[in-house]
Amino acid sequence: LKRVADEVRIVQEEKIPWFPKKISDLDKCNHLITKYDPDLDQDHPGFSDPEYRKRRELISAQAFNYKHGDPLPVVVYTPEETATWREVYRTLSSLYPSHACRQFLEALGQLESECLYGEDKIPQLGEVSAFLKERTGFQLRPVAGLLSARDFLASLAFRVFQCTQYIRHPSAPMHSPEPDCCHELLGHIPMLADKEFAQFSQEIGLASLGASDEDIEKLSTLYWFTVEFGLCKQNGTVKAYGAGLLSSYGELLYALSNEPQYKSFNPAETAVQPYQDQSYQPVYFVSESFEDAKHKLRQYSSTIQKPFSIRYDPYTCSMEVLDEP
Ligand code: NLE
Ligand code: FE2
Repeated sequence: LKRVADEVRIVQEEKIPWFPKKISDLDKCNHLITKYDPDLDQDHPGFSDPEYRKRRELISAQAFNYKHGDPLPVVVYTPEETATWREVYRTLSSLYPSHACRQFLEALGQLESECLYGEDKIPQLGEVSAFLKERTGFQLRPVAGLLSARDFLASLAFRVFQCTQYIRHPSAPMHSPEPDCCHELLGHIPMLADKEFAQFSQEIGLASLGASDEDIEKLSTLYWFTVEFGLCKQNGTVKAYGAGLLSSYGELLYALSNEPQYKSFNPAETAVQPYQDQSYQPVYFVSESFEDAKHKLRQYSSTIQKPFSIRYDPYTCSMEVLDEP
């Protein structure tokens, strides 16, 4: 009987997809998706701009060679790149007071008063990572482009956020279908400085470790409609907290225009909502608060079937994997 039990167990273990157990394992979570690559996608605004493509390759190479523990790569941005940043920063800043949630405005204010953020200079990842580490323990890693959902979500479990360092093409500053440094720095970073939101993000990551492909798809959709395109209620009005909105002047206006459809955040429903990654979302999900969203997410995560449970040990930055009784 014992032997049979062991065999059953081995079969089960074989079915669990590999996942990182310690923070340096994130070096292996580097599977890129070539969607929106300016070298391959004819609709990319940089497709017919060889200079732009060369520049992207150079910045990507630094990210490819990065290993956990290395200093974060410094990118010396050109005056043209800084001009794109300035335009994005200025136009978005005019919308933030009325459109962004309180937590975002607070963190952006801190970043500006510490002179990490301003329209004249694209912030470097090293400085920004130190800022986050002091507040929520999140740290940054450079990434060359769009990561697979499994790899991207896994890093969140360790409070590591994967950041691109190239900037969008100057011909399309108001919206980009792919992440770039404007998206990471203006959209994600201020939110990751909030404790409750940081916890929410990590918990999506923890739920993803060792999950089936089907559950990864659901969790990445959930991530999409919250961390990327989420709205929340605040003092009786609706504000944006999703990074995809906070980095796109066009979509930030649209999302709060009353034109799209709004639904309340409900993980089981949100996780299967079809999404749009070429253009604006047809529907946005509204959370009551980050606390409420976190409780709902926990409830949802507990329905994901896994033959083990996991706990993050912040002292060693590693996962404790516990067999369920
Ligand atoms: N649409 C966003 C922007 O323009 O910054 C990027 C979204 C990346 C998922
Ligand atoms: Fe993003």
